[in-house]
Amino acid sequence: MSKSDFGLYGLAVMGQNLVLNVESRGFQVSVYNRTTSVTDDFIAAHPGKKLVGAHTVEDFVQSLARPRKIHIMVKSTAVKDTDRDAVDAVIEQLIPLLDEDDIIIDGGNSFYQATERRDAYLATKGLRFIGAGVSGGEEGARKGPSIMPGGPASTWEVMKPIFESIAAKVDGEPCVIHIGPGGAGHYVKMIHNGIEYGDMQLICEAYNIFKHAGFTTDEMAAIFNEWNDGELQSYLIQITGKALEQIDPETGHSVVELIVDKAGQKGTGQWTLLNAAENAVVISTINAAVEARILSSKKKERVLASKELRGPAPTGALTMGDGITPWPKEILVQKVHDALYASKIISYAQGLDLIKTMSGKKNWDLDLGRIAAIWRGGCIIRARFLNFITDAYRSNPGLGNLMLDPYFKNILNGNQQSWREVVSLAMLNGIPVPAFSASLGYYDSYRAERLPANLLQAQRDFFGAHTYERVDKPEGEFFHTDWPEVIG
Ligand code: 2AM
Repeated sequence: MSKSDFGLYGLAVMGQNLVLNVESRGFQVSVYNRTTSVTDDFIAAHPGKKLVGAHTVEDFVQSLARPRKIHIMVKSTAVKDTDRDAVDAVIEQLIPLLDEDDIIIDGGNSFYQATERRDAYLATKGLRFIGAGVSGGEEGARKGPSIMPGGPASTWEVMKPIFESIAAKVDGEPCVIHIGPGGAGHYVKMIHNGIEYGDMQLICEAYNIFKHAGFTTDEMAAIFNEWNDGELQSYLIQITGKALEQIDPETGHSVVELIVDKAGQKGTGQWTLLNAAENAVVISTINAAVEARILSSKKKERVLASKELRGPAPTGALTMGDGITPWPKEILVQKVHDALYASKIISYAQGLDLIKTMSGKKNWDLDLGRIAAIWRGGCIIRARFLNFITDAYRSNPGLGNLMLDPYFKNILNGNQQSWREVVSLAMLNGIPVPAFSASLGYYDSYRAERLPANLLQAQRDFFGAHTYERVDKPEGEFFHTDWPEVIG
């Protein structure tokens, strides 16, 4: 039997689908799984394919052509660079069996600092390592994911033909590029997930407004389906429309309305928040989205509080500022659309700002426009509007905040009035819109020529003699006031 072009370790669903994808592009693939029966069942389920099932790691390694390319798809649990998990265990198993220049790819959702540690460690063993974020879920893995590989450029060149052939394609371009060195790939995947949290929460807030306005599930499905034909076109809007259409066969009720309102999460959103805090970058929309999931999970507390804490008097309809006049439905739909689009732009502006900041700090030299381009297909946040992000950085590689790109500036300026009205309307009616309002708060703070931080500086100087700069003196000169003494 000839040697295989690619090896995959870890045959859970994502691993299996990735194998079938690679095989379908003309490559021979060897597979290994700790539990041997999983390997046997997988091989038996796919007769006639160029697959080699191995029962031992030794046989698996020996079945591969050199330089060997071993893609690990096992569950990663490390949340600190010092944690050791299944990825490390598998790497330790492989090291003594590999030869110089063989390549290990970690395709799981690993924490980027763990990836950096593994990259440095494997280099001391004469082995090459790629930490690749893979997005798109089970279907993406089978048909074409968005792949975010990090590692040395020379290693990427070896992997490029396989990665480009298995990745999703948009306008003929594969949704994979060499992201950058070391942990850059897994880092960008982490931010992708943070942005995904933001997108999902914003859509949920739009739905919640419609629900409070008395729209039926069918009406809401129709709105999202229609939005999917316009500038909000995206996978998440599309599946929202489809989800709202789904009827439970047993009860005849909407499936969405039968689902308990407690959100789960696997942690990448929280990692994104921690990283933003470490780098002093504001990602308030993503922050609000992560926190909204946390609050949703405290269902028992919320049920209790709903009986204790007062909201506005119910009017039965979503009313305008006077508390009497309901908004005409078509107008509400358009305004929520505009608020959603503006908030989405803020969320991406924040996520990209974080990537840019880390890129500078780590000397990764990341290309934000090309990163946005590989998110156009295969992954969960795929959307038409990513083209405009790519265009924005293509025409101005030094672009500061995305909001200042002419296209996005135009949308924000056009939508900001509706956005305010929707946020105010929601607040007056007691409908939580943490991500819509955090986005608007960011927008208004960012565009404020003068913020109340002058008073804040006065307070700091008052209690801690931290000094301040003056508007009427040159920048960099610091002053202190002898504030009066406060007793008690
Ligand atoms: P299993 O089928 O033997 O459990 C998802 O959990 C995948 O990761 C599965 O293929 C699982 O193998 C594999 N996996 C998890 N922990 C592992 C470990 N410590 N060593 C090898 N494979 C592991």
